[in-house]
Amino acid sequence: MINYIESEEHKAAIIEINRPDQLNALNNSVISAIDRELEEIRSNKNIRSVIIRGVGQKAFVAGADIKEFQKFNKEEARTLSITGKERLFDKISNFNKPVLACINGYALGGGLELALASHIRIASETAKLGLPECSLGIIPGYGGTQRLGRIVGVGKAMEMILTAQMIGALEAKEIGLVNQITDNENILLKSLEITKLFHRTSPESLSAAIKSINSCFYPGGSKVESEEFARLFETPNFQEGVNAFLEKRKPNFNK
Ligand code: CO8
Repeated sequence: MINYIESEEHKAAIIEINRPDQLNALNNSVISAIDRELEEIRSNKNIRSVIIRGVGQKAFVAGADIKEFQKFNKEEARTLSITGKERLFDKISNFNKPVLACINGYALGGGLELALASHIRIASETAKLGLPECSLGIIPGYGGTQRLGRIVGVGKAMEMILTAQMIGALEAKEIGLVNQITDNENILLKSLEITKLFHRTSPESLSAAIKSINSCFYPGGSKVESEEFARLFETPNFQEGVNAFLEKRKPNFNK
């Protein structure tokens, strides 16, 4: 269901969703498998970041698996939404290391929601993104109604969700939905290039920055920032960062 690859050079884990014949639709097994990998990666000090991508040329993820949930009742649907968020979407959003979505094709429904939960989104030129749930008689249930508006503004989120239309990579870049676009062949390379930039930073700083940035939408966010800022003063990596600056050398951060 998924492939797990580690790039030592990039100190990055690559998680590939491997159901290309079903356009990498997210079913329970895929969600569980990614959840397990993330728990391993969380404490693996050799891994500084995570890339999530879809196997094949056609899709990142074309949504939650419609065939799996088609017969669900209200309670089962609620459980699916809540546990999916706990095990995958919120877990990624609150992860202690940067997560990049490498959008190499369709990112629809739960697929776009997976990308929205990630911290950085890189799209190939032919990627198509959308939240078509209203055309299935439901709404986005994996955080799409919450995260899309925060990223692109409520006006554009309303348009995308209510019309259920897909947009192309160029428009996605224009509205800030994806960070960068690249040609189809080089999308993984481009994503790996970005992961190298994290090597120059303190792991504790990245974890604290993710927590603090995520808190910006909630009351008390500014307090979270101050607490995280203060906490870092007790880390050896803060001493190392400052000493390196004063000694005009590159920092050598602890993992
Ligand atoms: N779920 C299950 N199977 C899928 C999905 C999906 N989301 N997407 C594609 N597939 C399957 C197709 O059924 C087909 O399988 P088969 O060969 O067995 O019939 C195979 O993948 C190839 O797909 P197509 O033949 O349709 O390929 P096309 O190139 O003709 O079309 C599209 C590509 C446009 C991407 C088309 O497949 C499509 O519209 N897919 C569905 C997109 C969609 O509606 N996604 C949203 C799903 S709902 C969702 O994500 C809800 C998230 C929140 C849930 C919260 C918990 C309740």
